Amino acid sequence: ATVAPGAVHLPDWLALEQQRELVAACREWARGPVPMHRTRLPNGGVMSVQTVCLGWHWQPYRYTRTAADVNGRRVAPLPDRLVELGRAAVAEAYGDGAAGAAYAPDTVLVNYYDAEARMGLHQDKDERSDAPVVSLSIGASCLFRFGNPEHRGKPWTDLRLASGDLFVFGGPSRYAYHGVTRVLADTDRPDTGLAGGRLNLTLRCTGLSD
Ligand code: MD3
Ligand code: FE
Repeated sequence: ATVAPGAVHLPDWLALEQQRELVAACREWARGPVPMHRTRLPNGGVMSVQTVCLGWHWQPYRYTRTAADVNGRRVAPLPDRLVELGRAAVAEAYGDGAAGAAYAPDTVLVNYYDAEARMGLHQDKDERSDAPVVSLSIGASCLFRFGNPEHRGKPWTDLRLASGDLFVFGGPSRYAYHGVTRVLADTDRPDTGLAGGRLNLTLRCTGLSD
């Protein structure tokens, strides 16, 4: 369903087997070279979600190849199969094979939410590209708040994101405020291989080159 111009939600897009493969892969990526970590913010805060990045490392508020804020190591490359998955996602969400074929993400941020984790309303504007962001959710469901590009306030729409859901944010929605209000109790999906909590993968184009 189109939630706003350029914002398309396709529930249950990933087959269970694909979800299981992604959970297994995330488990490996979380081990390193740069391990999954709670990002420390310049204001002294620590994010409640745990993150591992491939391709480029997100270090608030910029992208780097090496994780100076974690262990100084270079992040692992973005696997080609995630690029292909991103292309398929954009093609299906927009019903536009050419837009899908042209999509060239260079980064994935993998966020793990335990039962208490949240993400406050924010815009993603550290990328120097207005290409769409592809979001894939696995595991427990969450309450997702999708706002507007103007400011943190209303109007917003609250949606449930469940395991297997695809969300693509492009066009006028690319700079919309958004956040995760909470993970929903009693929605764990151990059949995905994730005993508890929620994984979200976002594919992005940084617009950077080395
Ligand atoms: C709308 N992640 O990593 S995914 C993030 O579920 C982030 O982990 C959330 O927000 C999560 O920055 C939300 C949905 C999402 C991701 C990126 C967007 C929505 C977006 C970028 C622009 C507009
Ligand atoms: Fe975001």
